[in-house]
Amino acid sequence: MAAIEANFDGLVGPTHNYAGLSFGNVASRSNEKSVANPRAAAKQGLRKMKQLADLGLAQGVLPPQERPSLRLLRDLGFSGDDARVIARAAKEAPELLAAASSASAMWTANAATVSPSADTPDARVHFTPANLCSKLHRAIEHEATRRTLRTIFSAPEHFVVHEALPGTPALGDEGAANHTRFCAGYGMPGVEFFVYGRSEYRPGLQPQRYPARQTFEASRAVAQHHGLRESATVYAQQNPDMIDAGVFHNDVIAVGNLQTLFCHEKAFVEQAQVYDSLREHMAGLGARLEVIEVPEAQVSVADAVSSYLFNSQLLLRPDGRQVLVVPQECRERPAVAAWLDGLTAGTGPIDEVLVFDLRESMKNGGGPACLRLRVVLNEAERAAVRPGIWIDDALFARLDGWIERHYREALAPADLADPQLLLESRTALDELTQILDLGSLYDFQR
Ligand code: SUG
Repeated sequence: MAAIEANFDGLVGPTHNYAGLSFGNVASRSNEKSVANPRAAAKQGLRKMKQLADLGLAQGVLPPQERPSLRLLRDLGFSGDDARVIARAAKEAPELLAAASSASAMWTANAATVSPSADTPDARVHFTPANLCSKLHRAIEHEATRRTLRTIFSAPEHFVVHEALPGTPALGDEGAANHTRFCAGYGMPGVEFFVYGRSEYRPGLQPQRYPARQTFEASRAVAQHHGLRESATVYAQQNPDMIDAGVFHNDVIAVGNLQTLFCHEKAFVEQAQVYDSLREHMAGLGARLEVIEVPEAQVSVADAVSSYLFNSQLLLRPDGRQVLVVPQECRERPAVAAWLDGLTAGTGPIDEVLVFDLRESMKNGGGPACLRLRVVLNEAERAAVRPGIWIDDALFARLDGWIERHYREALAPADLADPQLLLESRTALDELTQILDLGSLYDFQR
């Protein structure tokens, strides 16, 4: 059946800030305590959505979550009215207030893992929200993520939104950032490729410096929930030395689309065998796989991490051209820029490179691919999606005006203590649910 790949980008929330919360994510740590610009962040993300929609791609938006999370602070023992909870947390445990205030739900590649109906036994699209249990500020996302997904993908004949896996280290799950799907056409059965950082029960190679967030056991459990056939799944371990070099998710070193895998030569353990296995599984579907492997001699891992070359979106335009969406940092690193020039000069599967300014998100380690959740939809499924979330000129203009009205232009760590920020956020989100026609989505609206 004919199907398209829709991209659902996270709208950056009003509390976007740099708190240095993600050990192992080099950008997050190195920008800790700098002053963020939430308005610019939200506009940069929205502009990407608009430009991709203008190319004729199906582009949706996922709303931010309510932050600061008073629920987390109360769960941690802070009591009193909202202003008092915030004041006490700011004084006694500013790091917890920062965790409760992060706008990290913007990186929707970590919202869930998604299997299209062409791959699942009940011919429905399956979503498993990621438990994100390796970081406190992200572990509080999955409940609201599930509610949002169930609101937008509500038709039970087409969509299943599972519970997140239990949030425990053995089952650390970071969602689609460690999941890629290869296929000959979006509506045809595909090979689902799960990349994990470590296994709890088959200990072997492990990173030494930084944590491996995704476990094999979590990836396998997601595949099981989605009912994926063994013959249609491939598992690979991420190269642990790369995790130690700052590659905290697979989408920082590899991206795939249709029959193309674009990755660094150091992405996986036993890389040649990973390619063989993917090719064999693709051949079983009558499809092939083209690998574009970037050698260390041309682009070092350090350059890949600082430019986010592989955190790109590889997209099929309606005119059949394949485009690579990269952050502007790729143009600023000479080795990466040179490599990209060569990429489109040849006869390979990538025809065009589009460059975006996503500086605010990048400073927290989130590039173009982090900001989007891919959902393959056939025509009936697309028609069943809650309609108010598709980006077009009118929605772009409304969201742009909404950001302009509600977002601050500067947010420093000390500003998280301001109880006004909660009120501003709630006012903004309340209006947003009307713009996107999402009903009473947030706890504070119920
Ligand atoms: O989980 N950064 C996010 C970035 C997520 C990127 N996603 C993908 N690669 N798909 C993270 O590390 C930093 C927040 C702070 O430090 O304030 C943060 O959470």
